[in-house]
Amino acid sequence: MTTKGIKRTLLGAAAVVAITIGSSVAMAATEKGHGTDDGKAGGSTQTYVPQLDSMPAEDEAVALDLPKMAPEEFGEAKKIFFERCAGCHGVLRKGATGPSLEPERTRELGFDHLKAFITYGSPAGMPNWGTSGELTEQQVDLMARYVLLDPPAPPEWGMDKMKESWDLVVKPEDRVTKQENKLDLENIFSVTLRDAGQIALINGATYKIEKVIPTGYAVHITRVSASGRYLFVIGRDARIDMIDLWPTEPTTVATIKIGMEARSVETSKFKGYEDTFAIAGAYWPPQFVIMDGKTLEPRKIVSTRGMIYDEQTYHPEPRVAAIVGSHYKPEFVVNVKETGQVLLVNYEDLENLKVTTINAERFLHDGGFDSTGRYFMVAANARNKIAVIDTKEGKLVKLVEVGTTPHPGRGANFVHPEFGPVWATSHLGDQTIALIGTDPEKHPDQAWKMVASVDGQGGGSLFIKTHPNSTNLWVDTPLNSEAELYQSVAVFDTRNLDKGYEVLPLAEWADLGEGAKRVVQPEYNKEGTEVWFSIWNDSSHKSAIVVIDDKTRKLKRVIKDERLVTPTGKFNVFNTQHDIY
Ligand code: DHE
Repeated sequence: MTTKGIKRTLLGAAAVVAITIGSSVAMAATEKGHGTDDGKAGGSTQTYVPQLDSMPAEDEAVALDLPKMAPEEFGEAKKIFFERCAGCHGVLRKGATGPSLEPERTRELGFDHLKAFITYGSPAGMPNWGTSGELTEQQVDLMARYVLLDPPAPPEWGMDKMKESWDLVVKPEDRVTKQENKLDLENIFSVTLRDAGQIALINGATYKIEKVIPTGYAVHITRVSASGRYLFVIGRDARIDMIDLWPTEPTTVATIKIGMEARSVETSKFKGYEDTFAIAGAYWPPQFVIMDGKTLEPRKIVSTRGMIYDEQTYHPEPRVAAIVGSHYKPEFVVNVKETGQVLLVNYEDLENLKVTTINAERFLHDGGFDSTGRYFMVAANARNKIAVIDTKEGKLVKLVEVGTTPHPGRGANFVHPEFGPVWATSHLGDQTIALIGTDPEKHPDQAWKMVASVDGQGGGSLFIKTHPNSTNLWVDTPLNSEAELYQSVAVFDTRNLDKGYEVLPLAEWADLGEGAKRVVQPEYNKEGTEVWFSIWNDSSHKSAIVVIDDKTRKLKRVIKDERLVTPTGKFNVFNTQHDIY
């Protein structure tokens, strides 16, 4: 159906009080090619000023052939876009991991193309929203119309809104002073139940769900305090929940919303400052906020809006991607996607905040430390590079060219028989696994170079994992378009990668019946004897966690429970606390 067709339908629906979103966006020429697959920025970036619900004359809307939308439809579309699409395409739809969805591009593509694309997805990582059942036919149609309109500018989110949202549920002085439960907290897994907006705390010894705790919407990741006592869980809605593991029942002691959209949270890890501060980074507004590490009271908000490192042109929405706490300095390592800058934020004096701005590479995303905890390896995914940041010297060491769209999660560290210590990443855009030498002292020739690139079973990989006590390297491919790849995992022997990989059909072993059953994110238990995988179905189908014996690579357990709704990330407390991966 063309946009014209929609207008006819809508006009026929007398009850529809249509709003036509401003067509004449005062949008100066935006950056050409921003967020396109190659991530190469074209022309210059002007300031993007979206019109807010401006009502152009009827004939202008007709001339532009814009679809009309009833207010309640527009509200529903905005919610779906924010929750499902903004992360890849940006709140202002300028693109990043996914291409730009700005009106000038979507109107060229046209309604029919958009509708098909949303329905079937693409091998490059666009989920098949329609055929997977995640969106209904009506919602797909709605979204195809919505992205033809101008994006409404979302509100800013300053200290007033943060303080309004801040809830100190249990004051530090009212909290228990020792662990009151009998759980082996170091072997608890915090499991993201993404579309339920919850986490499940699963006992690593008994596989029992000890508690399901409500969190932010489209909950994303968990990070662990330096003490190992607290979990910090962040939802895509930028809500953070601080969970105390010591009471008889683990419980939420503080929550705050630090923006409208976010992905990362961390606490201070430098000696003498352990858990003094917490930090969270937002996609919208583009900013990070430093909070009191015991209460989440917001202390300092810093905008990341600014100049793109190489073009030196202004970007209105540089989103905060991965954040880690340095072990070498009282600093947070804050990765800013669109400007390609790594900010070393010194928290010794918040009133006179010192920030070292490192020019790295654009479209920074996720990453992890090398095995020494000194070097932070972060993917500049749309530029096919890994930036190596020395957190001791506070400098970029190298940009290492790897495969297409690296997506490491936190990556995987192991000792290669020939190259010594290496850090590995898999890729969204191709089947390779890149190994980067990480030992400048004893293996200087291999340091900060891609020393090997081995073929895994396919593209669409998101996470790779190993453990110091293991000789296995696990590589998932949940965003591959072939069912047999996204429903299995490949495993290599780190002592002999050339031997190739073995494929374990985990979705089949889970025996769940219908649904996509994407195998996502390997996570070890504390001892490194088991590897846990999510068998990720949409919320209308059953999901599960599969536990594999790392030595035998045999199935050990399938954790099934109707509370396990869309399980994705799993975070073992001990391994996450100590950056073991
Ligand atoms: Fe994530 C980590 C951003 C989609 C599961 N994800 C990260 C990090 C960022 C990020 C910046 C690093 C955080 C850190 O270390 O501080 N993720 C984004 C997106 O922008 C993107 C592409 C689109 C979106 O809408 O959010 C996205 N992520 C997903 C998913 O669809 C995944 C597979 C399922 C889900 O839960 O949403 C997913 N992301 C994860 C996981 C990690 C992660 C499990 C942490 C991996 C780890 O081992 O630390």
